[in-house]
Amino acid sequence: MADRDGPAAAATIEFDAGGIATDDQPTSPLTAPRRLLPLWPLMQRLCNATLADLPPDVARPAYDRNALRFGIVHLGAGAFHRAHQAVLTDDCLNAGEGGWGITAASLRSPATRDALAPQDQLYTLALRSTGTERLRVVGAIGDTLVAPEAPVRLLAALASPDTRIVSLTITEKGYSVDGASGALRLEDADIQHDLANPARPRTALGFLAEALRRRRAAGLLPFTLMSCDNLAANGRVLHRALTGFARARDPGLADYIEAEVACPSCMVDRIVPATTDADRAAVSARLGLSDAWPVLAEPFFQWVIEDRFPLGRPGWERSGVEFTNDVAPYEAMKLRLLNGAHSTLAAIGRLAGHESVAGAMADPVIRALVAAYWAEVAPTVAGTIDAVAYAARLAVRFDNTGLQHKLAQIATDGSQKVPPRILAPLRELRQRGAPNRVLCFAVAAWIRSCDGIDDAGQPMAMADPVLAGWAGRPGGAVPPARAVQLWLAHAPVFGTDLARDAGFAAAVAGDLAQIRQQGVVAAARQRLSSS
Ligand code: CS2
Repeated sequence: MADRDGPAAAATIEFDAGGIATDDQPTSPLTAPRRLLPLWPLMQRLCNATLADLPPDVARPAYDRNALRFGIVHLGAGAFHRAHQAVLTDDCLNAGEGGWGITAASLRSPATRDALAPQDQLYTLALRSTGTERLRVVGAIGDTLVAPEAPVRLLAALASPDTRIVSLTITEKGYSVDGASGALRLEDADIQHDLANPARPRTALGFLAEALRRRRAAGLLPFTLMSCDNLAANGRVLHRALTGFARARDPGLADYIEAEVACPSCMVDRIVPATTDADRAAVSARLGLSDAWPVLAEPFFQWVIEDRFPLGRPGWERSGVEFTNDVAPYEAMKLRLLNGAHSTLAAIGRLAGHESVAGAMADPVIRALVAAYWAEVAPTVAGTIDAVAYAARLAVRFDNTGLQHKLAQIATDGSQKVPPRILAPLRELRQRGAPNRVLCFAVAAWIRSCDGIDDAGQPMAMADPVLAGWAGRPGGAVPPARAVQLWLAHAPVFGTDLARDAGFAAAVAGDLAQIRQQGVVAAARQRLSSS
């Protein structure tokens, strides 16, 4: 969920409203598009001093931002955190719970800090659904740190007695664990670096282990650690990875973390596309002030949390956050129905030449395939959840044309996403002998999409550094049966069981052959008519 896009150089941005023509017009204005210099970087900046100038319909912090104490450190200051946990925490600050200000840290890029620091860390949340928009300025973040520039400050914030919760949105790969086995990848270069340089870490695990060591040495209680990433049992994954990391460093610290650090799991949900320059321009125009990094999201949100916070927590329930003893059914519902369909759409939609979720959903064959996908997955989440109603609502959310949710964004890090989203339910369905041919098709489409070229022969950007490190990955010229055999033997994604399932291998190979021969939409149509 980390957000890597920074504000682009202003003079190169093109958009069709709110701009003025630049001097460097193309020589033939009749044939070349006009280049516009956007106005927003020239406007007055959103900041504490200009809050009073906002239009009256834009909500804003109702509390004294200078009086906040910082009870939360958040690792991964991307758009998702700023559109979800930070907003619900802002509700608590508005209600007078002043101890829960957020220090947000980026683990790599300075882009968020560079955008937010000149605006006193304020930013706009634009909630968009088809044809409507609501704006709100969020004030919960009091400081943004950039870990590689300021590891000492970040460690100090984590070790501060004020800090009671450390939350994370560091993406699936930020945990340095194998998607299939959940085991810590001790051999990763950054993990090795952090074991050798504990006082100047690079990874989330390195920061957390060192901060917990310092708190323990200072006689402070440990903070609660809350993963907000899309992983099944995210709290357990984090606890296990952190304990594994600490054990390689100091067994005493590992025993302490294992016994003393609470890691509640939670399910987070809100669709948050990456912010574009056109979004910056449009939001700034509506504010009458420039905001270098607004976040856009759908109105819907859900957050279900295990209620284990030994040092206390904000009263998030006031905003409709749910607390439970067992988050597993909610996680399964969301990962398998929402995220599984998203990853399927990303593979199929991009092969077919679509750019956005709503665009792909408008293709009747792809839409029917997604519906069939939901029908197959539903039995694996049945019980406490009404999967049919949930899927119907998902279809409406996916159709939201108020957002441009790019399929390329969802396709990022596919090797980390496919195992919990698609392979986990697929295993269950195959064990039960329940229908699973549409999920096999989704796996074949993902494998085909990893060729990085769409059905029209156009290149598709593939951002999956972990997969890129697999030297033996078969390319598109390897015959389908052999290619699938090699893919299924790749344990970090497929584990060690699926390669032994001959029926699964044959189904995926058959679909891969069809997709290569006829293109993904024709192959999907055929799959639907024979499933
Ligand atoms: C998406 C998620 O990019 C992705 O992989 O599936 O970010 C999705 O939009 C969120 O989990 C929705 O809550």
